[in-house]
Amino acid sequence: MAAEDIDGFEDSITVESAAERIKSMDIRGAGRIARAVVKAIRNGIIAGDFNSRGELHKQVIEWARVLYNTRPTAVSLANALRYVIMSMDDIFASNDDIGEIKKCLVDKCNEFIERSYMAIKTIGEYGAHRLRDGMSVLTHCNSTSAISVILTAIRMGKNLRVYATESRPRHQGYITARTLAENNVDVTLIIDSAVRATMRDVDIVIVGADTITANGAVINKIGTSQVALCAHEARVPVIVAAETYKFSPETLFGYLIEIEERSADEVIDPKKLPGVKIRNPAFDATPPEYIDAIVTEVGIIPPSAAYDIIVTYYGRARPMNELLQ
Ligand code: RI2
Repeated sequence: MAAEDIDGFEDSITVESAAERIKSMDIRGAGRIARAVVKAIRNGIIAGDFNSRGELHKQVIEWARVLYNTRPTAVSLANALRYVIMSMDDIFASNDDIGEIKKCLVDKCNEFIERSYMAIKTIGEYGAHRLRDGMSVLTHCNSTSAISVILTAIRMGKNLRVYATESRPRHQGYITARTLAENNVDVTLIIDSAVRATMRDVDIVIVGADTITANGAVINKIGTSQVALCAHEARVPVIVAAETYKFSPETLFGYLIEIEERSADEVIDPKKLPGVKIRNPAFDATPPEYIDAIVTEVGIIPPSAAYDIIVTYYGRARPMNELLQ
């Protein structure tokens, strides 16, 4: 898949439009929302008229605050905003000219976006080595990185059969199934509750991630932990495809990941069930014991190496609540 086809939103997206569309999940997927916020801030910087570093700083922080509050769970969004803010601080330290500062910051944003596309490609290549010809793969929800692994293996000439779960309540599994079918992959859609019954025909599970914590737990679409539990019971390996910006530095400082609770309407019209409470958590946590490997763009690692990834890539990171003050 070409880089520009992955996102499905315009390169010229504004901060207002990105915030609205991420909130409504018109733009969704952990990596995609990271690229959307960086593109939006980059475009705002290009279009903006700033007379001083102070003005630019104030505006970028204001944009970051609006974008940060769109969805709480995927750390990719926070890491993308953190990258922009910390890059701005670094540029300020060595530059006084506002025109130059703008240019350097736009370059930094473009670098993040390019690296993100490259990461998905590299994850595809590394992960594909784990797939053997003739394997049956099960995936949950819709992950660009997990799909990259599957499509790369197919391009290497391996025949695969894929089961895609519906992923209630928003049915992102339909997107996965459609994408795979469009690429001539043998794909079967199953309902979420058919995972355990199907597991006997599955050789490997591949999912994406919204956040990976310092202890190697994977926060991903609701139902992922049930998929992993069934795989564990059936001794089927579980592989997680995740770029390094899905690892959470905040978890090193003791913060817990907030699990997004979405509207009951996504499950059923509450008027149809008077007197019934409805819950709609969007994500769950899969413990590291149920994960065999995490495929990142810097290599395939065990979940226990999550700490090292965070220290290596986010050792300097400051918590978002400090950065956004
Ligand atoms: P990529 C999605 O979250 C799914 O949970 C998916 O597994 C994860 O992001 C990673 O997706 P949502 O935005 O970054 O659908 O691999 O709630 O595309």
